[in-house]
Amino acid sequence: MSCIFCDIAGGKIPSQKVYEDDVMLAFKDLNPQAPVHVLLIPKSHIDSLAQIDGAGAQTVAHMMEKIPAITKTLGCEESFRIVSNCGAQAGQSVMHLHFHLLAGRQFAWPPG
Ligand code: DGP
Repeated sequence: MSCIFCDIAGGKIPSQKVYEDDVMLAFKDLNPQAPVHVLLIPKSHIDSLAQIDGAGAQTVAHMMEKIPAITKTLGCEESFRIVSNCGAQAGQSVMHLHFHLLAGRQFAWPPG
């Protein structure tokens, strides 16, 4: 099954990388919704948070642990938003787990 984020993680599709290790990749969103808009993805395919099991939870924990360093690199460690759209009604368009890291402007709450 083809997956655009698996292709980005595997280097088949280029991306503007912000951070990478064995478990995850962070890269700039193609269609930024804020001055800082980076996607955090696991390198191994997980559809969304709806499919998280024990191993997936460890992967997600690893990704969350890297957020302070990634936000410092981006200069937005003081204020940022993390969003994971899960399922079509929530706005998920790419069916490979990803966390949006957004910063650099005022955000509304509740989200639209
Ligand atoms: P979501 O709608 O939550 O599934 O977010 C998917 C995001 O992925 C959306 O903000 C646009 C981004 N995106 C889709 N295709 C590509 C791509 O090929 N490269 C990059 N950098 N981002 C992409």
